[in-house]
Amino acid sequence: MDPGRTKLIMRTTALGDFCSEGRLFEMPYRLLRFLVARKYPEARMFRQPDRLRKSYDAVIIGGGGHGLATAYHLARDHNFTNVAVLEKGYLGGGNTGRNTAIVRSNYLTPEGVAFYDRSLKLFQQLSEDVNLNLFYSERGHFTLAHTDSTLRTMRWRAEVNKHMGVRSEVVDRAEIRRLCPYIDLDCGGVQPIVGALYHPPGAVIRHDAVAWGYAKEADRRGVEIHQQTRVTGIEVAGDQVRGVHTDRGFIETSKVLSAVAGYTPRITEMVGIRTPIVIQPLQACVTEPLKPWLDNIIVSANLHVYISQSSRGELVMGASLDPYEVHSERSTLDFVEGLASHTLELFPFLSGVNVNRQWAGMSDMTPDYSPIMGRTPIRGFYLDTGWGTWGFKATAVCGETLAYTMVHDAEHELIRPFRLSRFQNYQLVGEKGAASVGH
Ligand code: PYC
Repeated sequence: MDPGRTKLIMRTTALGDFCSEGRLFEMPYRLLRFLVARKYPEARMFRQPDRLRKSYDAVIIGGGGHGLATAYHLARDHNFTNVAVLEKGYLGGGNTGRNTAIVRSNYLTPEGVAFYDRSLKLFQQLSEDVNLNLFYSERGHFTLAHTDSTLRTMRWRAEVNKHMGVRSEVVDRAEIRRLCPYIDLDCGGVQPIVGALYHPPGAVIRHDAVAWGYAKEADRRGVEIHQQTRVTGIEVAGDQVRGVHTDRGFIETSKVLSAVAGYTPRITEMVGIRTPIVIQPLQACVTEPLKPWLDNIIVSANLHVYISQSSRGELVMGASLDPYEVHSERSTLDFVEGLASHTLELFPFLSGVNVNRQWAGMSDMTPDYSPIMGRTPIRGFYLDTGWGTWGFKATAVCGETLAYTMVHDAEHELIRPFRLSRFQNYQLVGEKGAASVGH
């Protein structure tokens, strides 16, 4: 590049991030002028309204995937558009951007399988629905068994899955080796693999783009998305919701959905409801990018590790929940040490690979490892919580079923088993055996 052009580019100060990444110098001026020209501003994905209205037909607390998907389905399926999504931080900054982007439906209970199967089907068509490439990539999902008792649970899951029309089967070592040739089936002699549950439709999808896609399409239909807007209270008269207090003023509304993770008890105490949720951190990390070598998603609940390779080549990895209640998104060295040692039992050739980033999310754990969704004793106050370690994969179906539930004030049939009242009626939906994560 000639020095004259360099100076011209350097004087352009509106491009802080771009400059700091050093990418500015790679861009010819004939392109750069479009970036800075007011005449051709980059299209925004969604508006940023500068004030709240006095009232909305519904308010959704939480601008993660679940809240935004619900807003999208309210607008698209029910023409219910006078809706505000309130997010205390930025869109997808909670667990939507902190998971390992896996979607699957190989659950243990018929209720769980039906619910997640619908989600997978919605995810498969989501790029087209929201007109954004979400990099949906079907990989095949292995849940490895290292003991006979785990294999028994896999058989049970496979039978329930098949009965519900979901593709899953138990496979032996030879089949695992055929589909994932790099795995050390003996795990260095520590815990040899005896078989696996194989679920061909298991996939990954770019998680933050899922939130952006829903936000874009909800906004296009008239929903308002308010970031940096914190809910400070919920007004209830008798047993009916009347409005929401925020740090930007009061909003009247008769329908409120709480779709937050990690903060559910803060919200439910505003309306005087208790849930059995306990909050534990779940951590994950990515390595530096590698050439593509891992097609599948590999999970071992015994070794406490799950791993897939992103389209950028990074290995995306996670482990079990931290074994204590703490409300924090800080990651720990302890986690990455444990994860690395277990990953190397499966793939010893990775010993020279660097971990680039790690992070934590807060998981709302319920006693039966199933979510809490639907109506509550407060009329007009709906819950979408208790996602434990598998909330991302439910994003799509939550949007569809909660929008239905809010409009009709009656639970959609797919979420009826997950009502809060099940803890009073002892109608638990035990999904612990379907965890990818050791608990
Ligand atoms: O349930 O598939 C899962 C999962 C992956 C990471 C955490 N949970």
